[in-house]
Amino acid sequence: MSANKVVFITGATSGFGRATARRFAAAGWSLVLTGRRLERLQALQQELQDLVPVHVAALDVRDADAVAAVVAALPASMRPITVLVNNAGLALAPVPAQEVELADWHTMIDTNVKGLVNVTHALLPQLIDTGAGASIVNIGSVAGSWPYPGSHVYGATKAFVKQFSYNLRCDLVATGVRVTDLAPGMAETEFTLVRTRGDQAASEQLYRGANALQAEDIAEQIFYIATLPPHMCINRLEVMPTQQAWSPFLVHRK
Ligand code: NDP
Ligand code: 8X3
Repeated sequence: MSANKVVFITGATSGFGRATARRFAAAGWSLVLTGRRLERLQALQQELQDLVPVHVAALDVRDADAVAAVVAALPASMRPITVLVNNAGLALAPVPAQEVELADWHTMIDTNVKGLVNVTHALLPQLIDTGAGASIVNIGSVAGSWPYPGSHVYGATKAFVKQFSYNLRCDLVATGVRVTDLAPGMAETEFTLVRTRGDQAASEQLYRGANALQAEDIAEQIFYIATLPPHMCINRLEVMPTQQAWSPFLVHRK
C-alpha cells in the first residue's frame, strides 16, 4: 500500500460523512469528498485543507455516468483510493407501505442500492490496486436486520447492503480488499429531517432524551474498521445507542 492514504467518502455534506471526513483528516489522510451540495463540500474543504489535501466533487450517486466521470477525473495524488466509505443514503416516508408514493421507494432504491453499487463498481479497480489494507465500508443499518413499521423499502435497501457486502467479501478475498457492513442504530444527524421532509419538531422529538449516537461516534467506528491491521476484516458491525433495543413482536388484535 502506498504511503499516501486516500479516503473516498460519499455523502460528505452532512452527518456521518462529514464527521468521517474530519476524523480521517485528523489522522493525516487525503480526502475525496462527494455529495450533491457543492457549497457544503467547499465549506468542508476550506475547513480541512490546511491539514490535508482535499479534493471535492459534486456527485449524485444515482447517476452512474457521473460517478464514472468523477472517478476518471481524480487527480493523480488521489489515486489509488485506500478506503471507500459508501455512506450516501436516505430514508423517506416513515408511514405504512400502503400510504407511500412509489417515487419515494424508487428514490431509496436508486440511492441506497444502485448508488452504492455505482460507486463500488467504479472504484473497485483502484481498491484492488491498493490491495492489502484497502477497505470498503458500507453504511448499512439496524433496519437491514430488524423489521419495524414504516421501514418498508428503507430496511430492504439496507438488507441489500448487508448481503452485497458479504458477497463482495467472497469475490475479493484474494485481493486483500476488506468489506464491512457497518450497521448503526439511532443516530442524530439530518437523517430524520430528510425522512420527514424537513419536520424539525419531529426530528427533535425522536432524539429527545434518547442519548442517540452522534455522527462522530460512527466516524470513529469507520476509522477503526479501516485502520485495523490488514489481516483483520470486520464483516459486520452493529452499533446502537445504549438506550435503544428491540421491541416485542407486533400483534394486531381485532
Ligand atoms: P444525513 O442526512 O445527515 O446525511 C446523508 C448524506 O447522504 C448527505 O451528505 C447527503 O448529501 C447524502 N446523499 C443523499 N442522497 C444522495 C445522492 N443521491 N447522491 C449523493 N449523496 C447523497 O444522514 P446520515 O449521516 O445519518 O446518513 C448517512 C448514512 O447512514 C445513510 O446511508 C443512512 O441510511 C445511514 N444510517 C443512518 C442512521 C441514522 O440514524 N442517522 C442509522 C443507520 C444508518 P447531499 O444531500 O448533499 O447529496
Ligand atoms: C436508520 C436507523 O432505526 O431509523 O437507519 O432505521 S433506524
